Amino acid sequence: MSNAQQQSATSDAASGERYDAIIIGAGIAGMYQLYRLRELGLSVRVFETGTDVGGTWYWNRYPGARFDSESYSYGYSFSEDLLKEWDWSEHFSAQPETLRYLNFVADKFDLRKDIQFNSRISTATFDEAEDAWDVVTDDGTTARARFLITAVGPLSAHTLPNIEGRDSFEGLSCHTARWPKEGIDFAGKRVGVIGTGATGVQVIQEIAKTVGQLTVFQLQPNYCAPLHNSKIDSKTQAEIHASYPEIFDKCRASHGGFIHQPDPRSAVEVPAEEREAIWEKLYSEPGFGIWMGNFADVLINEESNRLMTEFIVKKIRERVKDPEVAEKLIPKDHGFGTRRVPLETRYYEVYNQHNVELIDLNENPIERITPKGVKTRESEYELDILIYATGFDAITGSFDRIEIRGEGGKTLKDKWADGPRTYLGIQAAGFPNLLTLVGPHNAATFCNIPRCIEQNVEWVTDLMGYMRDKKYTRITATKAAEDEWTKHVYDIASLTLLSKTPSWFTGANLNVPEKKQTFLAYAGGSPAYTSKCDEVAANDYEGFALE
Ligand code: NA7
Repeated sequence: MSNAQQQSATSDAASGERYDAIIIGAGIAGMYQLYRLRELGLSVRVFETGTDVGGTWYWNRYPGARFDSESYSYGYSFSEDLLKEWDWSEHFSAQPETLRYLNFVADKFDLRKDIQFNSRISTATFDEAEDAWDVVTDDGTTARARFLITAVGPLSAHTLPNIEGRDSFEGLSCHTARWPKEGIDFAGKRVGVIGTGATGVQVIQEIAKTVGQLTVFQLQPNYCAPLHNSKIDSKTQAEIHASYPEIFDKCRASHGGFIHQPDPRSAVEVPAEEREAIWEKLYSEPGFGIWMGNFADVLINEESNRLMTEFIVKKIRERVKDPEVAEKLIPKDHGFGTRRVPLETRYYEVYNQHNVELIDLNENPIERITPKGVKTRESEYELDILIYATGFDAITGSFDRIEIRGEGGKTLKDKWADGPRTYLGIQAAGFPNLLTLVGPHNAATFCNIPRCIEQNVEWVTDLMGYMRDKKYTRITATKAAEDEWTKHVYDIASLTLLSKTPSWFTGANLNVPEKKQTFLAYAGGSPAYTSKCDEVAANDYEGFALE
């Protein structure tokens, strides 16, 4: 955009509605931020691309989509009434129930009246003279606010593979994050799935129950572990309701906001028999205990990680009947837990079905998509339906898709071209009054996300109350604070094996080749992050310039 165009966009936007704050996104973070700011007495407008609330749970309607977090640790904790009024039916809720929950929240707090649906913000420009953000939506709606708060989600910019002929396919194809609301009937159909991350695993194990023929196109396998989901009976329901304070305390104290606590010992120091027994127990228990409640050094010490990896490899070999197929399902390029662990329900057993075929794309790469299906180097697979479970341009992708211009007309995309630079993952120097919930280098990116969202939102709300009381109109992270935080993020990440393994945490994405690979999350844990945020606030927002 030229300076003249920019000025014109700014003045057009200035003629639109004015608010104290504009929030981008009506998912879990945007909804709660709206609730809090309204409570503070501010005028707020939320712009949301979808036709209703829910964010991730609005878009990801694919069969099998569900939590890997215990349902009762995932819901909002801020309202006792809400906690009392909602019963989760399963320990790990499926997408339809989660979306019903978020609709229930929207109804209960009458959130929709401040949300503009079907509205994607395409540009956001900071007006330096007025300390205000001007936004423009795809349909030309303009609005202005002192604060711009992004609640765009770390995994919402979905990506499709750059495979030749992709648009020529004559059957039905879709990305898991753009699933049709009316659903898809798989009964008896020839179905292909590209991608075997957490999403691919969920969709594969679900549709394998009804498809005619399933072909899975796998680049790298992941180490998966059993979810062990079950219904919540009425006695357990009552216990859950009675123990919410303890559940949330536990989450607050844990590294990633889960109910699982690590064993503080090193895996290598525990006698082999005891270690094996603990791993067997973790493998037989529900949820992320095996990832988050393992020995503390499994994601740090290579030897501990190797031992844990051996354990999981043995399990895969036990569960998959054909040894050649089992070998294809065992990752060779990373150890257990160094990428996101998909939780599964009879996923490995799917490959024992006579109507399921696993194609290892390293041996037999896709050459092109044809009108009839997928052509690999060795054969052509005719398909009725092709599912892209190919993931997201993680963490920074949703920011890159909006033209966000800060001081001097500089774009956030340019600023972050070599990797994000932020202060606390919530602010970027040169972008005053822009607050990034679950932004890059924020602990919420590696968290049982609503737990960390609540922390982010409450911190931002306190900041806005503080600014109002002190009559400040502009806040920007100082360059020094940003440099220090960014260095700290990389220093902490370098202590873990996660930073040494390409994954969406490190910005690896075949479909976004220009994306610089740097650690995008924050590995220091939620308690340390929360303490740091609290300390900054207690010291009059140290590290920020307030004017
Ligand atoms: P992920 O975890 O990024 O997985 C994407 C999968 O798609 C992964 O197996 C990729 O293989 C594969 N992929 C991506 N591009 C291609 C191409 N071009 N060809 C073949 N295969 C490809 O995304 P998910 O949606 O599963 O999960 C994202 C998060 O959402 C998840 O961690 C949860 O926290 C919720 P690769 O790994 O690159 O070998």
